[in-house]
Amino acid sequence: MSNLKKILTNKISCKSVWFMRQAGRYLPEFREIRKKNKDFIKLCLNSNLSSEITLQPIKRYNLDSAIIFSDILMTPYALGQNITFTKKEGPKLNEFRIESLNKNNKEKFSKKLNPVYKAIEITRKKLEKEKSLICFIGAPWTLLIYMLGLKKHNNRLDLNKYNKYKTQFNEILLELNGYLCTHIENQINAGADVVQIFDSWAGLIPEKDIKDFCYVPNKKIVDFCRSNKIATICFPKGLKKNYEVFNNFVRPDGINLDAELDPQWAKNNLKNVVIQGGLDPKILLQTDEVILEVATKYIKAFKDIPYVFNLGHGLLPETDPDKVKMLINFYRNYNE
Ligand code: 1CP
Repeated sequence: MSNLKKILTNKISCKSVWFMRQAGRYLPEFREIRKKNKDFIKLCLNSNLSSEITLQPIKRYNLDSAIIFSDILMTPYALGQNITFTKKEGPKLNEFRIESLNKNNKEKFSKKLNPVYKAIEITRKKLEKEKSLICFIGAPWTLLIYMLGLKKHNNRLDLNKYNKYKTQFNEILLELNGYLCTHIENQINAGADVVQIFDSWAGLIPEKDIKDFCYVPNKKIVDFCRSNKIATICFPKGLKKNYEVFNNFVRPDGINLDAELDPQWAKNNLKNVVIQGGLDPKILLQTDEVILEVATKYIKAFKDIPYVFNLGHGLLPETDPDKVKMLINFYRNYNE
């Protein structure tokens, strides 16, 4: 069993570090591949390259876990929605049609994502046994944000659209749940051993609707995983104090803190769960002294409970890879 899975399932303490977006734009070796592969979706569907990119940060830093190079938007892609990535504006999806969900079936969906599963197979063979291969999905709500274009350019919720489509949300979320469970199952069968569920836009949901659109859909997926002995890490970013309500309702094996949460508050209020991450990725743009001071705050806060060292969101493209190395060495050599 990989170290990360052991920590998550047995709730044991053991040093373990990986970073969200560890395979990505801050690495020159990734940018080299990306330059020659302008179509991002095609790149995600190139099993050999996807595996190579997944392993880049492992080779560079010997991290404890690899996360498969893919994207949460591969789910709407596999459901037939057209997606393009523009450098300035990020992902653009064409208009979503609710009928597309019913027109798809699990076989068709799985077939479209087969290259992702192949990439997992290739990667698992090359990865040391103790290292985890993490797969992931976007939580139903966060996928809705992109599929229906519910977020404005300033990253606020588009309330007009929200109210216009709201009556359809439950039906879409339920349909998505089925496809997402299939996607998890396929990734695990291919050799992944932990799943991270990214609800990156949970913080945009109006308070009175959080239960319906965040807690309940996440719980359905975590329950499915638990019944199949799949270890889960949830990331309900932006929930503030509702992280506690989320944790008690959803009961994942692990929970990734965002950078807004105070680590001490998290330690006192998030129980029966392995805590992961929290450190603001923006800190890595600062001096070594500042980086180490803030990192120490996290390491100290969680020193006597199981903790997986990670960030409060993905590594930023402008991060210096040497700072990442410095931080990893500091964490690994930290003794108290
Ligand atoms: O080179 C490029 O322009 C592509 C940049 C890029 C990369 C490297 C995108 C576009 N996706 C990815 C890979 C990716 N995405 C991974 C791979 C593995 C790793 O972490 O190392 C993962 C786990 C994701 C997950 C993802 N995609 C999330 C959830 C995590 C988060 O950051 O909140 C989200 C919201 C996306 C959507 C997405 N994909 C890409 C972009 C630029 C975005 C975000 C757009 C936005 O801010 O709305």
